[in-house]
Amino acid sequence: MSTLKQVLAQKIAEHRPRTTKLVKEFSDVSLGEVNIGQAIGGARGIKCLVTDISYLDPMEGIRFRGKTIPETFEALPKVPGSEYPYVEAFWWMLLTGDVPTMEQTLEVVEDWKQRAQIPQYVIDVLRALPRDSHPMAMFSSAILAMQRDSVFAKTYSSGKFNKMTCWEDMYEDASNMMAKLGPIGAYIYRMKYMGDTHIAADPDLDMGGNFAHMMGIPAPYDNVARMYFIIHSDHESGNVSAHATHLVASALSDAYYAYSAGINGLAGPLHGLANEEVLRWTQNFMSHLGGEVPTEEGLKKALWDTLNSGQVIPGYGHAVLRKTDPRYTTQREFCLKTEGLKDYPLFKLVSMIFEVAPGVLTEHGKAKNPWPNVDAQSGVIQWYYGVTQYEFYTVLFGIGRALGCLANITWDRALGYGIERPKSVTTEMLEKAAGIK
Ligand code: AMX
Repeated sequence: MSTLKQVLAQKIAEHRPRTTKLVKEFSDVSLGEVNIGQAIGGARGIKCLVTDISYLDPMEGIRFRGKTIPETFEALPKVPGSEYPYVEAFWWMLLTGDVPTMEQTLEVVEDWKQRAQIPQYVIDVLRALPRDSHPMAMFSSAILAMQRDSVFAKTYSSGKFNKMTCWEDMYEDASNMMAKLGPIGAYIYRMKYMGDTHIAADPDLDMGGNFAHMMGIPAPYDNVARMYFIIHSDHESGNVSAHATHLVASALSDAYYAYSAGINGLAGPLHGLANEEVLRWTQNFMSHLGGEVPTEEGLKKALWDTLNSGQVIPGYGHAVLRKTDPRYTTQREFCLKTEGLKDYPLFKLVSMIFEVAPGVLTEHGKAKNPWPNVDAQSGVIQWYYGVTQYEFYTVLFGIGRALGCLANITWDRALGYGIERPKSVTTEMLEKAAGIK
């Protein structure tokens, strides 16, 4: 058994009595009421999910296992020659809550290398799809196709399912998937956009470095990949991709069924697709100006035109956050410290939107949060390094988001979380509750 799996087994054994005690002795303790606005309005704010992988504070932003993004980057072992950590070390931290040593990290790096080969049938599936299929449809199909190799599903169908040990099979599926998603993403990219040319994995590289290599993009894109995957990994468990993954897994569906569902949710324009929308909006605007950076007045007018035509300002607002997203700030800081990028006209325009849009949204008065979210920055960096195919950006998000979703469903199995089944009511019942019928 790998060291990571052993440490995880220990953590699970220590944690289980806490959950059992809460369920057995305190099930009736209330966590709050549910009102009509929440029932109609997407269950916003209802406390009915449990995760220890990350927690989103409305003012402070995300903490992974108790650590802010800067603390996470500071604490984890770094790839030699890079100021960014190993994605594999972060996986260890998400699963166990501990910061791994370099030795432990390198064990995961090696483990993922052994699992990283894309099966030929996945390549066949990808190649059979029309080449103009959306890359998220391709990515989701590739994940779903791998279900045939699910260790969890095999154990279940052979009648050996055991509630106490089934997390081990989930861990195997999660590790196999984590190791393959980067290569699959790079395969889709090069098949669709780079003349169907492919680059073999470099066995000397870590996950982030190998992704940049297989995409065919030189340094510092390896650091962009490491940063991007880590900051997009998790945002507690109520967001659409994490919740969809958790919901599907709660039916004892395996990790492939579950994460394919998560990816389908991430593909929506109000969720992961927003980064594509941000860049489209920003570049359309710039092209109207003939490539020039606009005046503040011109920018204000464009933002108001967007709002007055009934559209949202992409990359701004959030269901939970109420200040600038620290994932936005991390990427902005990367731009500011990277030669070439900091003076890049598109980055300058994005920075200008950051100065103007919150005021416009506040005056507009609808959005509860006028500040930027992660998606307002990520497209610019990708564009600068030559990834100019907007529609591919959500695949990058999906590779990173797998870290959080798969860590979560491994723990879901370990703690025996039940099948999800919220109760619905009719409109008439709501009207009666409101006293209007
Ligand atoms: N521009 C214009 N209007 C906005 C807005 C924005 N950026 N953000 C919110 N609003 C509007 C909503 O559409 C809603 O209007 P309505 O009452 O007419 O329906 C009102 O403000 C209240 O919404 P809210 O409670 O502040 O936000 P929400 O929880 O309903 O939605 C989100 C959150 C992210 C979907 C929304 O802010 C939005 O559409 N933003 C733009 C798209 C975006 O950036 N999405 C990425 C989110 C991060 C991610 O998942 N990757």
